[in-house]
Amino acid sequence: MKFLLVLALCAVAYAKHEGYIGWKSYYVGVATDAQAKALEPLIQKYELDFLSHPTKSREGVVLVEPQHQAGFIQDMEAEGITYRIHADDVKRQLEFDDQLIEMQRMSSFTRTAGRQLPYDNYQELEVIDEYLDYIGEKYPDVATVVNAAESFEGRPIKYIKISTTNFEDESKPVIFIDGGIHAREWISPPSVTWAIHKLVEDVTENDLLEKFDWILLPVVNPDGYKFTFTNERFWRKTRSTSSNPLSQICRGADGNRNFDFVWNSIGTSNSPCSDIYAGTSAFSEVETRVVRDILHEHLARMALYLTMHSFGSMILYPWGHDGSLSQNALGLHTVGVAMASAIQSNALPNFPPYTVGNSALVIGYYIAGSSEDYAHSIGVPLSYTYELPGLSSGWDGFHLPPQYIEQVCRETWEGIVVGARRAGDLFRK
Ligand code: 0X9
Ligand code: ZN
Repeated sequence: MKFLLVLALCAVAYAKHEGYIGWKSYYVGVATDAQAKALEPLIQKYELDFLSHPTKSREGVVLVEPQHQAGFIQDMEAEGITYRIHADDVKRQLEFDDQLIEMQRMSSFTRTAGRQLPYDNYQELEVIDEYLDYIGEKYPDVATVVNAAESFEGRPIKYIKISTTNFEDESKPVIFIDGGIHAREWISPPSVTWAIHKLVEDVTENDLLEKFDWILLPVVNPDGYKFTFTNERFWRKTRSTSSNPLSQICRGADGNRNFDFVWNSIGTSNSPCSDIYAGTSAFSEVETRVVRDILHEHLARMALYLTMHSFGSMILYPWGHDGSLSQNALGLHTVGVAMASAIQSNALPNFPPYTVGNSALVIGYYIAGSSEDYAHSIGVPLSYTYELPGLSSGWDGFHLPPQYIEQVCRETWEGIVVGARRAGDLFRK
């Protein structure tokens, strides 16, 4: 029986990921600023897709299409940039991931009778949406579900407001956490749903519930997120089209280049076919407008904004467009370090340590139009991008093995707890 099951799963898996035939992924290490600079033109030349960006202290991971592999390797060697294979056959690795995910899904469904959100497996969009509605119905005194808008393809963009005073106590600081703006970063939504779980279902930090109002938006980009489960595992953007005819073939904009902060001035592309396409204008995407509207609605008491991405184990703060420091740099840095150390003390020894710092300087490239910078530019005092841990080496599949999802959620929650308390102290001062 088990054999037949595995056989059936294989058959389904082999039909998928056709677009990744022949693709390889490589670890890339840059030792000097000159090497980092030399890498930049190669991104366009070979259509490189970095899943995590190399910094001088940590290797990155890049996807390379078959027709560009020889040229890529030649140029890497010419520049003296180190590289080594990460996945020799991306399609096969993805198939392996699928089988594991499917087997986990079946076993966890049997265990929980389909009622709970899994943390031993990746979370599908519909399951997250059902969970939010369930929480809203079961805990009406503290949780309210908001259907903020319909995504480009008509899916609900849902968030949950958590408050013991129905958001009516204007003296309470507000904390806003979003996830899933980049579709393929599958560890991001569970880190937000876990926060909901900890604030409503399993409250161990009562002060966080009493003293703050919370807004939690697990999937900013439901169309893209869905698409990564059904069609293209490494889809990053939204799924919109525009008056630009190219957008009929190449859909979507990068949500994290679409905010109105020095929009489209650096680290972006004007081509709809690029993964860092900024969109036709700032806030052209309904998905980013939802985030914008939440920030503005509660701006007067928004103490902390976190946006969850992966991967790289980093906590990043403004300004990401030019590497300069904001007036609140001291606060940003000290609270960032406090969050990272809390995570660190709860992390597994095989996870890489967190790095904290200015977005552009830590990650090594400038970008315009990010949500983190936008939130800070309109006055949110503490605004961070979390790059959650994503990959472990020595693993057969492509991404963070599902058995580590809960661990990442748990340790990330510890960071949120510390960040919230520190943000509360600063807000009340
Ligand atoms: O490039 C991004 O949008 C983020 N990295 S990711 O690999 N998740 O795509 C980094 C955003 C950092 N924020 C700023 N530079 N402001
Ligand atoms: Zn991201």
